[in-house]
Amino acid sequence: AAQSSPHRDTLHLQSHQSPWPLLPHPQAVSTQHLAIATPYLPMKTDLVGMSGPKEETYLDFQSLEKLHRMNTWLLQMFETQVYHFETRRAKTPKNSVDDLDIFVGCEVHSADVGILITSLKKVAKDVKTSREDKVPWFPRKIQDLDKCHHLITKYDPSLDNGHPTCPISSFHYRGDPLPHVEYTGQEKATWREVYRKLKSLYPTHACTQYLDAFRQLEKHCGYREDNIPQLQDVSRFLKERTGFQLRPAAGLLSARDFLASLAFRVFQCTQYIRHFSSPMHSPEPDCCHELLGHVPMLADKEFAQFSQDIGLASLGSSEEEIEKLATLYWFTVEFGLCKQNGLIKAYGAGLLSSYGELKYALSNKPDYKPFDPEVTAVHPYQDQAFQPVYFIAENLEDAKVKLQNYAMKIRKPFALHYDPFTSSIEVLNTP
Ligand code: HBI
Ligand code: NLE
Ligand code: FE
Repeated sequence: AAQSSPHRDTLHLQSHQSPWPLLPHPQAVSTQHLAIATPYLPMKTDLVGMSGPKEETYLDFQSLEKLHRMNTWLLQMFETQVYHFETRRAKTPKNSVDDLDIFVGCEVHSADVGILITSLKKVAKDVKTSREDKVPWFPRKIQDLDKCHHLITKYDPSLDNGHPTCPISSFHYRGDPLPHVEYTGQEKATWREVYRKLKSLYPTHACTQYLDAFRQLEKHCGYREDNIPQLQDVSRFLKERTGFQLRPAAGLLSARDFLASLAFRVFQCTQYIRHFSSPMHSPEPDCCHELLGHVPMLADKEFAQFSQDIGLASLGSSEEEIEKLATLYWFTVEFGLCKQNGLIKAYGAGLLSSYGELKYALSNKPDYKPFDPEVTAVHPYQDQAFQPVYFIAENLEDAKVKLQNYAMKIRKPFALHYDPFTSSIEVLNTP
């Protein structure tokens, strides 16, 4: 379809010869026109635009490649593709490298707009959209969580395939049964070691809420060192205790999607297991972390409410606010400590699933600060090694009240109410 021009390093594309296969569109709810000023791949050749059906269009090789990558990425991430692609030499001060402005038109579901822009911002100097939604899309019914599956992948234009490898992946729809997983001998051995070591620490290191639930899980839910519990069974258990249910996730989800599911008392769980070479700490969630870290705490009423409250606070919040809520989540649900009978105990899942860090967190080596949402929400954290600082709550009830007060101060043009009978969000005084 493309024919090379002998005098210039360009491709000559006839308009009726589409450079990419046209695929049917998913139902698109909103249209975003993106204009991107990009720092990569400076142009050497004369440029040229590419546009609608009536014109002859020219595209140099590098731009064509960019278009191809952009299209591949859009297709994989959002099941959509570029309908307009145009590059122009950027109006940059003289002597600077040849920058290109790239104009891309594509249609994405409004649930995808936020993540699309965030991903592009990581690689582009500037991203502009013709219409920025004032209130980001958020799920209103539990079924809408089917749209909250964005994995965290860096948009790397030098990679053709932006998807992470998902050991146990596949897309899960609400209502599908939770997948049953057969673990290998090696994986079972890893679980055994993680379970045995952690269990020896719990009596001295875990909070009482955790210990109570853990006992129940051993009694009713197949928690044993020689058995990796299945999500289906655990989900049924939690549903009876606190109404929480589990949903399989293919990997690390965006904070917005992950937090949104909490608003519906849905917890997104990975199902694969950490590498056997580092059983005592994994920087990323795996099923040891979900099952031994999160699940017991989610069986506690107070903690379940706390988790849902962070989720509710996140709905329709700005990117900046999501970042703060994700940080709060990090220092509480993942790495929180609390006082109990004059001692400090762990309630954070990232601690309760890591032998190494659980010991470290209660060793007096790290820094400790009192939990205060305003301070905690903006405290830097890192997600590769042990935390340098932990926040200590007076107790779970106090943490819950403080968080609710914090959430009330988040400015939104509406109020939200969760209706547990229909598992849906009522939006009050919409503008
Ligand atoms: N995704 N699958 C999954 N599991 C998590 O625990 C998780 C996530 N995405 C974000 C996240 N946790 C938190 O670090 C906060 O950003 C909300
Ligand atoms: N560090 C935790 C563990 O080893 O289980 C996982 C933390 C996930 C955020
Ligand atoms: Fe976690």
